[in-house]
Amino acid sequence: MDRQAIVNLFQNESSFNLVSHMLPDGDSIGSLLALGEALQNMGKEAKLFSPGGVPKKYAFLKGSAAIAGHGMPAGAGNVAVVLDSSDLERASAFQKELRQARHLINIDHHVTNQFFGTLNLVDPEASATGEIIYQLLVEMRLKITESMAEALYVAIATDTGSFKYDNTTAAAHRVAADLLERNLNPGALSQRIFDERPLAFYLLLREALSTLEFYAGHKIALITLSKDMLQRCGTTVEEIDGLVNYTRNIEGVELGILFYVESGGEIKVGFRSRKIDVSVLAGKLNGGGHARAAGCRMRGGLSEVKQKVLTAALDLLRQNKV
Ligand SMILES: [Mn+2]
Repeated sequence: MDRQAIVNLFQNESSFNLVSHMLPDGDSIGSLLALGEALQNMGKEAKLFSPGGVPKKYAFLKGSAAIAGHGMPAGAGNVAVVLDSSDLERASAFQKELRQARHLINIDHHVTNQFFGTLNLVDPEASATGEIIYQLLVEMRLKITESMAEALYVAIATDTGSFKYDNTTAAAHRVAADLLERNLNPGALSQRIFDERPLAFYLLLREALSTLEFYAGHKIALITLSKDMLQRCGTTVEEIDGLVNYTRNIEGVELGILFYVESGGEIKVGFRSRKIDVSVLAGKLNGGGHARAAGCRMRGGLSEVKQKVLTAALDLLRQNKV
């Protein structure tokens, strides 16, 4: 792994473009903000980008107003850092600029990571990319300020599902404990990032649950969303993320699937499981992710895509003797 080479670049280069993945989650945004502030505190120029801008939920994090949705400078002189992205396609809008970078640093924890960087730091054992960033900051003996701690805590808390998922390791708790000692308020943060949802989310949830279908003797639960539904409820694609968990949490369901039909014939598919490894399923369908949470994008009509996904899902259940 290129850990030391990456540390050397952070120390020796003077200008960086940092980018999260598209539809950024708390880990991607938190990692972006913490590493950005660290580099800026070292006297470097660090520009932060997130395709499509920062989700409203994370706009309270210090520095998020400076994250740009577009306008990354292109050119061979740049050092680019992609955070929490298993492949370059997930950084969508910035692929061209990123490919031109002199150094492309890939920092991630997805087991399906494609090692697309010229330098790669991929640690699937890490609960979150934020945990890897924390370790880098400690290694570089940088001061972790209160705002950096808050960003990294949000990164780890969101990727572990509020310290509930299987990736909630002792190491994740140790890092979180150290971050909490920097004057954070975990209750207020949890309220903000997990509990509180806009009314539009609940309107969408009501519609989503009305589409529930079951397959394989109630072992697969499936919900289907469309762009129309989102518009009707007055919500955005950001809110979809939490919905797929409702399928997996139904007693007896092993695999939860969410279909989101976008305009232009693209369908976003999300997978959640209890025991089986859905990153395998997503991988077969040209997607990626984690063992219990993964996804892919597919093209075609809904019934055709649904059939393909269900066939692959049933195969996986059979292989796992579920
Ligand atoms: Mn992550």
